[in-house]
Order: sequence, then structure tokens, then C-alpha cells
Amino acid sequence: EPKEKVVDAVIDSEQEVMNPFAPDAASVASSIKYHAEFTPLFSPEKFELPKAFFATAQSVRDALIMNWNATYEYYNRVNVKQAYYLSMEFLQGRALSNAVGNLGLNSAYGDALKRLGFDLESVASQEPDPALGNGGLGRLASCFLDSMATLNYPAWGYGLRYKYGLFKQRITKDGQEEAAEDWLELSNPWEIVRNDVSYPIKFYGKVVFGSDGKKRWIGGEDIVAVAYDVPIPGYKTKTTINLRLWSTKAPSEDFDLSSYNSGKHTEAAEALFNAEKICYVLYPGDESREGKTLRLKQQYTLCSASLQDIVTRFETRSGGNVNWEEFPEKVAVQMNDTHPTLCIPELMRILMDLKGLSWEDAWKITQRTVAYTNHTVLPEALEKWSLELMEKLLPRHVEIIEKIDEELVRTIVYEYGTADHDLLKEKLKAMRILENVELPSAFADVIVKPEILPVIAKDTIDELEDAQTGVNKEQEEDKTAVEEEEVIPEPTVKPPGMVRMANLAVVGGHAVNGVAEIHSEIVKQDVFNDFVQLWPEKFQNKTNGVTPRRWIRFCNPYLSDIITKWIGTEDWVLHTEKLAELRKFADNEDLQSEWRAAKKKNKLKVVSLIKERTGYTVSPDAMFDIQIKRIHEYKRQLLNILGIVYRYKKMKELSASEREKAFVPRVCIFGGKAFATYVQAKRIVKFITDVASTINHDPEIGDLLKVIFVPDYNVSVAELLIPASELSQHISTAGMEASGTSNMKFSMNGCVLIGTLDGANVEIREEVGEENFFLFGAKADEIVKLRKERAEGKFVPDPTFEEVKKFVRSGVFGSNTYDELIGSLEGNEGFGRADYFLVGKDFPSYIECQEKVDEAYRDQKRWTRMSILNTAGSFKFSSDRTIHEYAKDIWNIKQVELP
Ligand code: B1H
Repeated sequence: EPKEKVVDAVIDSEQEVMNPFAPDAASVASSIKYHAEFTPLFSPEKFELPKAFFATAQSVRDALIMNWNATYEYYNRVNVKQAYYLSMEFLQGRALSNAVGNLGLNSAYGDALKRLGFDLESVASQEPDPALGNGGLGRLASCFLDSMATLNYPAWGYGLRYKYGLFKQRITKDGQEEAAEDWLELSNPWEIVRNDVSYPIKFYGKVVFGSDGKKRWIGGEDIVAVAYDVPIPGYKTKTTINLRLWSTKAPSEDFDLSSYNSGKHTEAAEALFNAEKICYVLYPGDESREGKTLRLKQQYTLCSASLQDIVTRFETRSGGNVNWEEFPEKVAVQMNDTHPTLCIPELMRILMDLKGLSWEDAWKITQRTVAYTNHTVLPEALEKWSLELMEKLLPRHVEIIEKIDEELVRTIVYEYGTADHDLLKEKLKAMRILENVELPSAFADVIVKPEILPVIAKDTIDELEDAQTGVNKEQEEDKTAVEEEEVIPEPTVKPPGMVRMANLAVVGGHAVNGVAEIHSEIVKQDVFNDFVQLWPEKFQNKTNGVTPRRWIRFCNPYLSDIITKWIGTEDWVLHTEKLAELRKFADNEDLQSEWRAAKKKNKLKVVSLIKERTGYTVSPDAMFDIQIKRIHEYKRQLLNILGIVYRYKKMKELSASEREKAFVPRVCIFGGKAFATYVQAKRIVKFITDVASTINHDPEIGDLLKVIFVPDYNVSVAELLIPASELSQHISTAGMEASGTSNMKFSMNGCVLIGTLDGANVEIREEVGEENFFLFGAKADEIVKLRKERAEGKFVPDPTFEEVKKFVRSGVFGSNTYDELIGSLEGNEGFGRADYFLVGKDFPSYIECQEKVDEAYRDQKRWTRMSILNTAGSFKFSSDRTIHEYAKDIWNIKQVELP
């Protein structure tokens, strides 16, 4: 084949257009050209990069559609059990190179684009990142889809198609600013709208008895959910599974034509907007009642549309011979966190009200079908909804939830008897789904009521309401502002009734799992301990994983080639345990020098990225030290930046020659978004960027230290940063990070970790060897005691910590003295809890550990050995391993190879 050739040489024969899937460059080129001409999104005169991207994606999509059709045609025919993964987030990242790589069409597409005057990498970089996720929870869902498809598991993802998704982050002199992310602006070449797959979704209304004596939910607001399918190809398999995303719209008759014609244009379209706005934004602000209602509508839309679809498919596959008892033998539903918990009452409603099953049968089926994954133990992140709000929006579901709660009360009373009132009260308080709600009438006399429902003061109610707004609320609040207000005594009122979604998920599902060993232990011993005593068999661990396709093979081709060469096969992409074979070469000088050369090439790409995104020039010879994740106090970006400040201060105290000797040059890179209303997190972003601008402009420091905040961190940025990383930071307060998944990606790419004994760090350290992991900080089981000591003023801060705080306050980083940030570390009046995340406590051991990092890095042979042993020891953290475990222990599904 001629390597580079011009456009006119391409479409030679009808034959080629008819067979665009033949994996040779000529057929691929003709297919791309065909789409450029006949599936156009741009005018015909020019053929530039954006058009090349869309035409290439459309041509790849053709292949995916063929495989998708073959996959489901077969699943329908053999009627296999299928798993459904329901998630509010999927953080897919770009799809083009992933699809081409999974299909094994890299050289065909590379050559074809060359003939057309393009190169695959530039074409692929035209693709916007879909904005459908926020962090680790969403990226995990996407890694799982890749593994399910690759391993030929009959599975399916369900989510929402957010028009704007998560916001775009801009960094200005004031810190983070949010802007709408219009990722669908130019259309999404991967999605296929299914106009024939839509379901009615209802809100509000009331419950009545039908003529058959059954409950009916009538009236209210009706909208429609329409399916958009995104094909998910497996690696080296024909299996292509589905990610079905729901988009909401109003029924067409809701457009009020007569109002429109009489000039009331806005009113005429109100119903349309009301329906469409449900799928505008991921995690919309929920401080207002409207915000809460919108989030609940989102959650219900996901659950209702998905379950109607699942039930319809079950009926279709049963071929007119429906046996509802078989439902759990054909369907497994996994709830990614509590956001899809309404699946439980929704499946009950469908089975009872629409299919005529009894409560008992519907309950058995529901329990056997659904399972729940917990992703956090932060108490403020365990979702609660106001009972009153839910009752208005979903009256039938609240009846069902009340009945589930009543059955639970029955179980608890049966289990603990009525003799020991204190124990029973404690259990009911901890375990009931409904909070601050009187006992069901059948149990009213079991316990002296006034003790269960004390009349409490207004500030307790405020606390309860705060807890109810969900994740981050506690920290989101700007405590400085609240302090000023005069306290007006309020009459005592009853606290509002709440629905605890996590309790509902635990009760309604047959399995509950945490996402790393230490996290699953905390779930069992702490968060859900009362439930563990009742149903120990429900609780499991499923340590997270990441797909080695996206996170090594495709994002790090240099390293992949080296691994393949030394192991002697590319099989490791599917069988990551083969990576362990690298161990025996860890000291081999040839491997070591190839390994370092690959890292260097990856670092050079990041040097360009940094220049382009921030204007700063950094040296590729410095150590690349990276912390990329959502900005959260518990993840302790503040510890990292204060460590950098300390380093800078020490540098300034030395002469130029002493400085060069004392420190290893570093580029310290941060990336991550702060939730828009999380005030403290936004202060951290601002502080990092202020420190960066002082240090980066200090002529005495030069390449010895650079601090970079990469704006708008996303999957594509991670794919560049992770392969270039040498040290990465996973430094959460022990016990607070459920797992973390970027730690796994870094380790796979030969990056050495500095971290606490938290989340998956614990297991990574076990696998790579403790001498290849920089450990510091307090342990999870010490935290409660340390916090108590801290609150009681018994904590004596280390002098280094005092020194660094004083330095920040001295005004080196501009006029700002960061009172709220530094104050939060001291528990000064008005600045919240005294160093709740124990930054001060862990600071000295962190600094000491960072000195060990420098020492290790100076010995490049030792460092490279550590790096190789990280890759070699990362095999456990493939999401293939995780998905096999879910399939076997929770879903009970089997691998199905297409004929
Ligand atoms: C994780 C969340 C989360 N846990 C609610 N919980 C959200 C919950 O805006 N909301 O409503 C947003 C995010 N995300 C993460 O899940 C954990 O923090 C990580 O440790 C873990 O690795 C990841 C995947 O299990």
C-alpha cells in the first residue's frame, strides 16, 4: 500500500463502499469519505480536521452497530441472564481511539487517514470528552462497561444523557469559575437515538383504587424518556454491549399552540422546558427546594425508564409465556451508589400495580434482583430525601417505602424482642428507612412513644435539613457567614420525616458491597453494622479495578511496547497477571533504560500540554509529582500544597549551590474540579494557583520547583498525565477514601505512590511491596481518638507545621492571608471544626516521607526498579478481575461468546 496518498485515489469501486468494514486501509478510507459526503455535518467545500473526526467516528460506528446488532440478536435468541448497571454517572472519555484499538483496526484507520491527508492522533484529539460524569464513581462505571464487553458478559449500562453534563472549569485570578459544558454542540457521533424506545414517566398525582381493587397512580405530570444507545466495544471480541442513556421530553401535545399563536410564547413552551430540564445537568445545585425536586426527578427517571425497559425485554424474551418468578434468573440490577435506589419501590410498583403480583411475590423478586454498591462512608454523603417532598412527587412509591419500613420494623421487633427497650429503640433508630416518623400503628405500643419522637429544638432540625441535602453539604456551607446572624428563638417543632436511601438499598437488595477491603470492613463494622448482625451474608467486598486497555495499552503505547517485548506477548492486556513477569527484569539495565526513555517521551507530551494550558514552561528532567482528583478536604490537596510551601521556604533559606544539592527538582501538578457550591474546596484551588504564581515566577527557584494547576481536568488530560507521572499522591485522611481508582492507574503506569493506609492504597502496597510505596500518616483506627484529642485541645502541633502556616500568613503569596483556610486547620472561632481532616497531625510524617522520596529519586536505578515493580504488581487492579467477581458472587451471570 502506498503510505501517503491523496484523496482522489480513494473511492475506486462500488464494492469498497458496500463493504466498509473490511479491515484494510482502502476500504476504511472509502468508508470515511462516504460519511464525509453523505452523513455530513459540515459544508462540502472543505475537508478539515473536525469533519475528518466525525466521518471517521461514523465509519467506526458502522462497525460497532453491526457487532451490537449481532450481540443482542444472539442474547435475545438464547435468552441469557443479563446484568444491568444503573449509574447517574458514566465518565467515558473519548471513544474513537478506544474503539479503533478494541476493534484491532489501528493500522487500517491510521493508514486510511494518512491517505486522506490526516493522522489518527490529531483526528482523535478533535473529540470532546463526554461530560456525563464527575469523578471516580463515574469512571468506575465506564471501566466496568469495557470489562463486561471484553469478557463477553451479557450486560448493559443505564444512565442519563445530560445535555450540559458536568461544568467546564476555568481558572482565573479569582480561582475556579464554572461554565456550561456544551459537549453535544456539534452532535455526538456515537449515539443512536431509538425513537421506538420510549417510556412514560409520571410525577405528582395521587393513588386511587382501581375497579379490580388494586392501587393505581393517576393524574399528575407526564413526561417521556427516550433511549439513546452508545455501543461499547470489547477488546478483541465481537461482543459490543450497550450503554442506554435516557433523555427526557414532553409529550408533543404539551406544546400549547393556541397560547403560542396568541403571543404567549414562553408559556406555550413551559411544559417542554419542564421535561427537558431534567436532563440538562449532572448533580444540579440542590440547596433550593426546586433543586432537590429536580435531583429526585432525575433519579426517578433513571430508575423508572430503565426498569420499564428491563421488564419489557423480559416479557419479550419470554415470548408470551411470562413467569415472573423467573425474573431474577434473567435479570440482575446493580445500583451504583444510592442514587438509583428508587429501583426498589419502582420494581415493586410495576410488579404489583401493573402486573398484578402480590406484595410477597413482588418483594421476593425485587430482593433477588437488585444489589447495592456503597462508595462512601462520609455521613453527609449518605442520601436522605424529605418524606414530604417525596410524597408529593412519588405518592405511590412512598406508600411502598412505608410498607417496606413497616416490614423492617416487624423484623427488628421480632429479632430484638420488646424486653430491652433501650436496645430496641437503638436498633429502630439506626435501621429504620424512615427517620423522624412515628412507628407504624401496629407497633405503636411497643415502645413508649414520646422517647422515640422527642420534640426538639429548631437548630436540630436545621442540622437534619443540612444532612438531607446530601454530599458535601456540611463543608459547602460558608461557616464564616453564618456566625454573624442573630439567633432568634423558634418555637419547638417536630423534625421533618426523612427517607434514608442507603437503608432502603440495604433492605431491598440481596447484596451490599464496598469497593476496597478496608472500606468494606468499615461498612461492616461501622456504617451498616446493625444490618450486618441481621443479614451477615449480604455484605461483601469488591475491590475496584480499572481497564488496562484504556489505562495502559492505549494511553501509554511506549510502555506497552516495552512490556510486550519483555514479556514476549501482548496477552497481558487481557491477562494482567502476566505483568508479574516483569519482576525478574526489574534490575536489568536494558529494560531500565528503555523504561526511562518511555517515561521521558511521555513527560515531553505533558511539557507541551502544560505550556498550552497554562503558559508555564517546565523541565522534562524534573520529577513529575501529580495529584489529580476532585477537590475535597478529605483528599487533602491542602496537605500537598502546604508541603510544597514548606519546601519552597526551605529553598529560600539556602544559597543557590546548597539549594541545588539539597533538593531534587520537581514539577508538582494538580488537577481537579471543586463542586460549584463547595466553598472550602474552591478556596483550596485559589490557594494552589496563588502559590503556583509566586513560586513559578521566583527567579531564584527556576526549574528546582514548579507548581502547575491544569485547568478542566478530565479523562483525556488524565490519559496524558498518568503515563508521565513519577510520583503520585493519594493522601486522604485514613478511612475516608473508599477506594480511589487513579492510584491503580498510576501504579500500572510505573508511577510510585506516596499515600496513607486508605482505600485501595492498602492493597496496592501489599501487591507492589512496601519498599515500593511511600507510606506515611495516621491509621484509620486511630482517627477517632486523634480527632477527639484535637477537639479537646490536647494536640500539640509540630513546629514545622506552625512554621509553614506562619509563612503563608506573612503574605508571600500576595495580600491574601488565607484566614479561612489556615483557620480551618486550627479550629479558630468561625472557621469550623478544628482540623477535622488531620492535616496538622500528618504534616511532619508527610514531610519526612517526601524527603525519602527525594533520596530514592536521586538513585535512578533504584527508582526505575521501584517503577517497574509497580507496573509488575498492579495486575490485581484490572477491572476484568473485579467484573469476574461481580458476575460470580452477585449477578450470577455467565460469559457468552457469540457464535
Ligand atoms: C465516590 C461518590 C459520590 N464515592 C455522590 N461517592 C456524589 C457520591 O454528587 N454526588 O451526589 C458524587 C460522588 N464518589 C467515589 O467512588 C469514592 O470517593 C472513591 O474512593 C471510589 O474510588 C469511587 C469508585 O468506587
